[in-house]
Amino acid sequence: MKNLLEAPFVREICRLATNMYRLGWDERNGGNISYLLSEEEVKEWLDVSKELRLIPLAGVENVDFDVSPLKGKVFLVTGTGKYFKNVEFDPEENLGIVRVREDGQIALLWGYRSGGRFTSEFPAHMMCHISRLSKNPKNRIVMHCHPTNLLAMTYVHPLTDRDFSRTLWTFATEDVVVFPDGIGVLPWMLCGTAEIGVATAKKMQDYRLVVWSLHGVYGAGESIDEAFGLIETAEKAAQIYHIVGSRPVLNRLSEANLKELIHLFKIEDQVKWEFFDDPSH
Ligand code: 2HA
Ligand code: ZN
Repeated sequence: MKNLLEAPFVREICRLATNMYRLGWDERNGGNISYLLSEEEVKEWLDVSKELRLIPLAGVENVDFDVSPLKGKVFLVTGTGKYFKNVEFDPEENLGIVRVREDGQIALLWGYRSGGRFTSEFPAHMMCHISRLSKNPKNRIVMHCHPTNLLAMTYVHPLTDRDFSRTLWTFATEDVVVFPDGIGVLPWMLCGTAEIGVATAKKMQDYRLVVWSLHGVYGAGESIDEAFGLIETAEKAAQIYHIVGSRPVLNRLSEANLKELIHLFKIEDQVKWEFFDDPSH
């Protein structure tokens, strides 16, 4: 076996965690990432038949959460209570690789060295993976963080999918191009519960980005670049929104401008047209 610490997916998640920490999105133990790995890419680094121990799910017992679509799947997941700033310096302590067994139990294959466990949000992540995979079989990443400007927006902005999507789309030119499917918004809910997982996964039928009001955001994608890129693009527009603040807005993208972008990038079939005052195009 090759040295797992040199596997591209381990290096990639380390780089991601450091970037997120440096952007101020993951203070203390804030945030979590899960990365669906293919057996093919893992096999030269890890024997997936060797289980270290089982890790029970916490907080979701009473809910009908069917893990069967994920049976056999292997995930690289950040650990509970771990700090993103430390991940790159000790991946084996701060990360774990787990496999969803045929009986639905989660087996640890590598990591969480001092007896740790996956993030408390892993059930929510699994529900989101199931949801996104049903829409896009190539989805591999679910990530959660606390980006400052998006989070601040939830204190002062109407919390509907339509209002939030329109504000972000019209405050930076690239937003409608990067997430024409918009952004979903959940009201404040208790994190770590089955309920917030179910609600987030439901939103992920329609969106790759879901805001948790007064808390943070979830992003999903085929790659780390896609999921991270979605969040940083939305976060940038949110930052501009706050810099503009309550001063009179003299210039802003119009619906006509958005439509020009949509036609230029030929993304007509991905746009949430129902968010437009005039959806004709
Ligand atoms: O993992 O961000 O929502 C820490 C959190 C919980
Ligand atoms: Zn959080």
